[in-house]
Amino acid sequence: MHQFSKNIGSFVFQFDEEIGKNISCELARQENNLELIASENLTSLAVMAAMGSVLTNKYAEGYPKKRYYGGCEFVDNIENIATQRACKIFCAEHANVQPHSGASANFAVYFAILKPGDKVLGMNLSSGGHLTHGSFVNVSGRYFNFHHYDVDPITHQIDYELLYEKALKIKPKLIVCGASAYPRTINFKKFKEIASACGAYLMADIAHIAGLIVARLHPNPFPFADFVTTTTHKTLRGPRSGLILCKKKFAKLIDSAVFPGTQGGPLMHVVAAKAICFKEAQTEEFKKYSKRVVENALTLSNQLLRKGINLISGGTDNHLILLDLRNTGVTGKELQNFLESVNITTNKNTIPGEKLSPFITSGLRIGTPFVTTRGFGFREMEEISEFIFMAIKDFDKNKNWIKKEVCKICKKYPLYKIKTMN
Ligand code: DSN
Repeated sequence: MHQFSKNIGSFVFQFDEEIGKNISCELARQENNLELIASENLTSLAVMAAMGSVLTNKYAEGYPKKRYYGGCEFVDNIENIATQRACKIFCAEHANVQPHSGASANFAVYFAILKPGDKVLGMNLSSGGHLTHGSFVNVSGRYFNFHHYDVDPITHQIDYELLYEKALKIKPKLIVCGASAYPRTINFKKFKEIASACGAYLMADIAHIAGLIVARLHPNPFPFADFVTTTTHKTLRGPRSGLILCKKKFAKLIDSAVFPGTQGGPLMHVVAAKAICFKEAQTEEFKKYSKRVVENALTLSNQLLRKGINLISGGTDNHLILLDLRNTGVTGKELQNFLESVNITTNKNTIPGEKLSPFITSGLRIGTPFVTTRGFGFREMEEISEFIFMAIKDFDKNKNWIKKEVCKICKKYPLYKIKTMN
């Protein structure tokens, strides 16, 4: 099966050398690097195959049995299967599987229930929130009147009492919870109490933790949230795409906000790949995998702490870790670059109370979903913590050693070699 992913680059190469070569190089890069970006993963070959299938040829604007095009018998089946599976794994009453991405999913929910200028309360970007939660550079921040809550400056965790007071003062129409750089458990029940107290809808953006929710390693936002949005490619390990889940009473509103409200034709090849990932997520193997993702993140965070590296919130409950580099003498940008040059892929990240620009940052975000799919365990987490520690301590002195060790681990765990991924 490994040959399958190798062959894609060579196949394309026959028709387009420039693109084929780059696909092959990207495969080699993923194989020879430790991918520690918390939002990335390694899909199964079945997911990839569906994305490269003839379904990409089909237009299917509308919904099953209500399309604007003929010839939709099989894509109708696929969309129905995807929808049913999504509802099952998330215990949701309704699912819309057409959003192209997490950002499209979020925008569709805003479009469904808000009018321009309506008040919304979301998490600040530097506290771990997301651009689509009201950043001024995003349409969400331009069209809607977003207010933001921060994490506590000492614990780096959400202060629900402060949030309650803020929500009562602002009286938003919608509260958005969920984050892209928050290493702690989110209390959806508390969010619901706060939303109810101020008469707001509650939307949970679970893009990062979706797989952990399915595996019951993080509380489910249902029945508390009115709307749940997610990507499907992070801990959920599916294709690069989005998904909206909601209560039945909002089904029509959400469906028409996705199409024709904010999107045109659905990407049926990606919808099929999402259906496959929802099936995979129901397996015992996926549950075990998700458990290892969390265990690995905990091991890695404990090892980093033991070496004296500060972590935002002092550790992690989920798949991601946010390093606080303020006392190390290196910035997030520098450390990301150091690590990239020794085949470790990470991303610089702002931290709560950030003083540096988002292009420099005082933080580095890492996560375990990708390397855990590759088969990494306790020992490799210890090694990774040592690589990061040595890179911070004296990069020039240690870089050759780190690169050599990374190379050894990558050889030991080739992509798509483990049985469960076939
Ligand atoms: N890019 C995603 C992440 O890395 O968290 C969020 O959009």
